[in-house]
Amino acid sequence: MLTSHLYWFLYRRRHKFLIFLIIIFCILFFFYGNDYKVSSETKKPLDKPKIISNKRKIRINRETYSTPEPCQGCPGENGQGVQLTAEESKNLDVVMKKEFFNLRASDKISLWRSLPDTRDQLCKSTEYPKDLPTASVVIVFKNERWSPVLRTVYSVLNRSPKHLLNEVILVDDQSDIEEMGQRLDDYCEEHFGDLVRILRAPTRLGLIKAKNYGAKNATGDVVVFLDAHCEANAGWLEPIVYRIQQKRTAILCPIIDGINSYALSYHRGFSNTVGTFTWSLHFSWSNMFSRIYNTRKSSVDPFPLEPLLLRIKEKRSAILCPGIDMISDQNMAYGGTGDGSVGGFWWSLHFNWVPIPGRIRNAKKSRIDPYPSPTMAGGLLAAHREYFFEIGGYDDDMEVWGGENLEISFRVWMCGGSLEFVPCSRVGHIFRPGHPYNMTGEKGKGDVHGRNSMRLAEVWMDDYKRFYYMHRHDLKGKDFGDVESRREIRKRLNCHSFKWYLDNVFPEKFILDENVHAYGEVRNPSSSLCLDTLGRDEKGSISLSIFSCQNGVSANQYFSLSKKDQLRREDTCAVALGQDSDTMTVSLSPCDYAGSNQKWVHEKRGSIVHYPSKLCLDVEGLSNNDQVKLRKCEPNKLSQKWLFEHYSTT
Ligand code: LR7
Ligand code: MN
Repeated sequence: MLTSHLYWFLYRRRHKFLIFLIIIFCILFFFYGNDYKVSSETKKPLDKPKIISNKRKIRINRETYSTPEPCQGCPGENGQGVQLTAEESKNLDVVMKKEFFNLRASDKISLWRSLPDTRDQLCKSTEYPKDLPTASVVIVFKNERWSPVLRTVYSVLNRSPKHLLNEVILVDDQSDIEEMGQRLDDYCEEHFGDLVRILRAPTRLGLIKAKNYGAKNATGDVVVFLDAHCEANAGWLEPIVYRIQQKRTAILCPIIDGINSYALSYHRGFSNTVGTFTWSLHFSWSNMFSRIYNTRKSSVDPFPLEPLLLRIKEKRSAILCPGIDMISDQNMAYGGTGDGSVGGFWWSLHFNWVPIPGRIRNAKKSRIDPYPSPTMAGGLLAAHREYFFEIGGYDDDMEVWGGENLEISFRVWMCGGSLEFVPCSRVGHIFRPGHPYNMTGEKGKGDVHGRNSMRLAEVWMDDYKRFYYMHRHDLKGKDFGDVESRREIRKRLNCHSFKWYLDNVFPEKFILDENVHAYGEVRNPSSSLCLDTLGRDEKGSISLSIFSCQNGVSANQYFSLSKKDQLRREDTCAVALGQDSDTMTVSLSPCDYAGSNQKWVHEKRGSIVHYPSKLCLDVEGLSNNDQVKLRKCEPNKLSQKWLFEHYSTT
C-alpha cells in the first residue's frame, strides 16, 4: 500500500514532486539559510550584523573569531539614537512598561554597532605593555532581551584585544524569555564558539549570587562584571587589566556612559548637570532632568569650537555654554566634568554620585590616572579573580538586587584594598526606570534591599549602623539571617573599622551626630510641631516644612546643627528665602552652594536665629505640611522656641 503510494508520487507526479521539493527548500532557506534576527516582539526580520565567520564548520575560538564589519548606514550607528516610525511607535508604552527600555528601537540597531570614542584624547595615545593579565567577562541576566544582550557580547568581543579576553560567561538567572534559551545557545555556539559560555542557574539566584556563580566558573586572571545591557567602548579593557597588574588589590570601575532608554543613543557621561537657581538667587548645578536627557539625539562632540559655531549657524537665537572642565588650583591637573563624580552613599544605604572631592582631584598626577572612589554603583567592575574571592566575593545570602555594591565598596577599603575609577575605560549602560523581573526575594518579606542592607550594616558599619536604622525603624530587631561567615572575613583580614573608612576614605561624608551642637528631632514644644522634609527627594532644593512630631521615629524629622553652624540634613543646609526684612521662608539647598546664608544660631529651648537676617524660625499660625517661616524675633514668643532631641556635651 505504502510503496504503491510512493510509486504513484514519484513516477506519476514527478513534476509535482519537484515543485514540492523546491517549496521545502525555500522554507528551509527562509528559516536557516539567512542570518536575520527576528524581533522578539514584532517577529519581523531585522537588520543583521555582517558576520563574516558565518556558517563555518570549525568551532570558533580566539584565533578564528573575526570582528564583523560595522553595518554602514544602519540605524543607531556611531551611537546615534533611533527614531521609530508612527507605525512602529504604536503601543510603545506597553513595551516600555514591560521592559523599561525601548526594545523596538534596540531591535532596529545592528547587534554590532559603531560608537563615538568618548575617551579623553590622552587615552587614545597611551600604549600598554603586551603582556597583561587576561580577563573573563561575566554577564548575568534575568529577563533581558536578545538585542541588548548580544550587543553587550559583541561589544566586548570586538573591542577587547584577543590575547586579553579569556572568555565571556553569560549567566542566565532563570529567564522567562523563550528566545534566551536554546536559541541563544545555538547562536552563541555558531558565532562565538569557545569564546562565550552560557551557564544556566539551577534556581533563581538573584544578581548577587549569580555574579558569584559566574566568577567561580571563570578562568581568566581578572574577572569583569557587566550588566546585560551595556556597550563596551574603544580600548575599555587594557587600562583595567593594566592597573590590576600594577595593583592586585585594586577593584576597578570603568566610567559609565549613558545609553538612553528611549532612543538607545550613546552619550558621553550620564551624570551631566544643568544650571539652575535657588530662590535665594544663587546659581546651582542640578543633575540633568530626564525630560532634557531623553530628548538629546546624540553624544557630545570632542572638539572645543566647532560645535558652538555649528549650533549658532543652526540657531542664531541660542546662547551656548561649553561644558566646563576643571583645572586644579593645586597642581594644574585637568579633569573633565564627564568624569567629575565619585560614588557616595546615603545613610539609608542607597548609592549616590557626589562631585569629585578636591583632595582627590588634586592628587591626580594626570587627568587620565585611575582615582579612588568611596563607593561604586555596582554593575560594572573588575577585580583580580583570586583577590575577589580572598576578600569574600559577594555575600551569598543577599537576595535578588541591592546592597552588594556598598558592601563590596566598604569591604575592599576596610580590608586593605582600594576602589578606583578608570577614566580611560568607558562602558555604556542602558539606564532603565524599572526592572523587568520580580524584585521580591524569599526572605525579609520581599524587601530585598532592606534586608541586604541590614546584613551589610551589621557586618561592616559598627555603631554607624544606627543611621541606617534611623531610616528604617521598621527593620529594628528583624531577622537578617546568619552573618557569621561574613564577620569571619573581617576578622581574618584584620580589617579597619568603619570609622577608619569615614575618616580616611570619605572624610566629606557628613556624620549626623558628630561635630555637631545638637541633633535629632527639632521640636516646637508649645505646638508639638517639628521641622520636617515631608519625605521630599533631597537631591536638589526643597522647602523646609513642619509636621506633627513623630517622637524620633521619622528620619524626615532628623536634623543636625553642625559645628559650622549649619542647620542641616545629610547633604543639604537650611537657607532663608525672600527679600522682605520681616518674614522669609526657608529651604534646604546643597550645603556647598549655600554660602553665608546657611548660618544659624540656637540656644537650648530658645530660638533658632538665621544669622544674616537676624530673623527667628516661627510656627505661628502654621499647621502640618506648611513651609516654616522666619519672623522678627520676640524673646518670649512660644512659637519661636525650639528643642533638639539631643544636645552634644563636647
Ligand atoms: O534576579 C536578578 N538576576 C539577574 O541576573 C536580577 C537582575 N539580574 C541581572 C540583570 O538582568 C542585569 O543584567 O543583573 C543585572 C543588573 O540588574 P539591573 O540592570 O536591573 O540593575 P540596575 O542597573 O538597576 O542596578 C545597579 O544596582 C544593582 C544593585 O544590586 C547592581 O549592582 C547592578 O549591577 C547595578 N547596575 C549598575 O551599576 C550599572 C550602572 C548604573 C549606574 C550609574
Ligand atoms: Mn543595569
